[in-house]
Amino acid sequence: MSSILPPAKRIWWKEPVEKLEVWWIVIAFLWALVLFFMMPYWHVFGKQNLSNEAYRISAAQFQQKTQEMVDKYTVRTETELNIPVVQPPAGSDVYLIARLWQWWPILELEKDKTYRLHLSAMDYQHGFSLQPENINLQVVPDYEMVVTITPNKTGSFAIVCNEYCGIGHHQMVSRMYVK
Ligand SMILES: [Cu+2]
Repeated sequence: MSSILPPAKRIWWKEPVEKLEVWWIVIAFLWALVLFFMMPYWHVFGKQNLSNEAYRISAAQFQQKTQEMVDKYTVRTETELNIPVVQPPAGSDVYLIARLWQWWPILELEKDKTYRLHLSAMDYQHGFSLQPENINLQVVPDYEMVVTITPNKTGSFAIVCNEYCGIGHHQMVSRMYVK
């Protein structure tokens, strides 16, 4: 048979399926089921995927909420850019702005306390990457990502932008403290 000439046997599809082929179809189908149910299973028991929520919000609204938190709970400023370090109360909503090319403000959280972390971008897409814990989230304008976090280690954690966002992308680094 060739792909140019018509098939020699006109009704070429009406053939019994080979037994071996049936087995492969069954195996492939069962494996597809395993993979399918692994998705919800791993989401709940894998301790890996973040259960994040996303809501619509404008940049101005998000900035206002962040500003309110900064006005109330700033304890000092850091770096030559005078970025406020904020100590919000345990259990509260905390906000982090991503914009060209900085994270604002710096959060100082308490170990073993739960917070609702809100992330949004003011301009373009950025990527929130918390190191060395390797927690990664997309940060996009007009949406806020909300994750419930309970830091279980103390220290200074690095935040880097892992979504290329222009000429100053490599400078878009910050930190998060856990006390
Ligand atoms: Cu960025």
